[in-house]
Amino acid sequence: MTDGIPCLWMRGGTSKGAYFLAADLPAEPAARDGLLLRIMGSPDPRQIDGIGGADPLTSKVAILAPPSRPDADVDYLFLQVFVDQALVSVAQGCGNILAGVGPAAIERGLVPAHDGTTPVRIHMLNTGEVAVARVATPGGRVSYAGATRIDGVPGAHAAVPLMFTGIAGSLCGALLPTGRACDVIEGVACTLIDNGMPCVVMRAADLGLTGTEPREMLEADAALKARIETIRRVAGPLMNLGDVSAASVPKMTLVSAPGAGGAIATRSFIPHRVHATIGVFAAVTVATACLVPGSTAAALARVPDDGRFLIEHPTGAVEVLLDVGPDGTVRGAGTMRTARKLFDGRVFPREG
Ligand code: NQM
Repeated sequence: MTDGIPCLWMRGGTSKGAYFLAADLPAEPAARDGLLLRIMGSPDPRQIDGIGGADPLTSKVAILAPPSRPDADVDYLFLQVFVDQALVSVAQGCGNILAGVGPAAIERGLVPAHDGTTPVRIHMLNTGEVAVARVATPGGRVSYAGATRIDGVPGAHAAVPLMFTGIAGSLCGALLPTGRACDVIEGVACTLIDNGMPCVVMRAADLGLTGTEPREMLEADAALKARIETIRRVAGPLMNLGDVSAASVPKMTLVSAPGAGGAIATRSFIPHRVHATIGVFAAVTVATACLVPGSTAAALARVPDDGRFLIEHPTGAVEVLLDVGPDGTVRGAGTMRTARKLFDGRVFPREG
């Protein structure tokens, strides 16, 4: 350990995290998680003795390994390292960190690059599905430079389109785990839904909000946060997630009518801090909720006729493409992200 551990520090979409090869970490989950807590500097609100950024969006880990199924090029395990608690959760995926997996797998020699664009089939171990990322590889090398802009990230970068199929019920077993479009929890109408990410979708107005409040204002509202946490803990078992008191799912998303030309506006508790944007799979799930008759989102949404849903969030919007079948079911989804290698080196965790 004194020689450090090989680590790629990358931005994936609007998140940032440490990318490791599984072979460089302990195989045993408790030893691995203890090491990751020390690498990130958790538990500590400032993560001062580690490389985490003191925010759940910058305290993330991707572990890459050769594929364990024939229709994939790489295995990807996502881990959420809590900032101020000694907790590491595998009980969710992350579509933003996913955007860095294709480039990282090529950088680390797990996937050979073509000249031009390299499709990378990523087995997402947290949920079991395979996503496809397309990585810009001119001359057979990853290029991070490009003209694609995403809200929440300054500048322009190479596009990393992501495509998903078969993500309904990723962790809850069904798109609508209670079989209903709307449940009432603690007097608040909630749509419990999972199209890639377990989400509780509530109307902001039902919580006395406009839905346009800035992140900081929502995070400072202790009474609101307590109420949302009470609802989340009731929703967890209803969503087949069991006791979620120490879990980072379900995500709690407030929706309101779109105000900037999009399909719907969102504010997401993930679940205790408020997202600066919105998670990729959460955005896919909220877009899907817009199509579910009787959901909390349906009556507020402006549903596009070309499947391109702009999901508004605190710092702009993310575009989600839904492939809707003739029977109205969502067959697949896609989104555009960017990613960037920030640092490649060795990380030195505090000695256990
Ligand atoms: O929903 C944050 C993120 C995420 C998750 C979170 C994500 C997703 O934006 O796919 O990307 O919801 O904890 O990084």
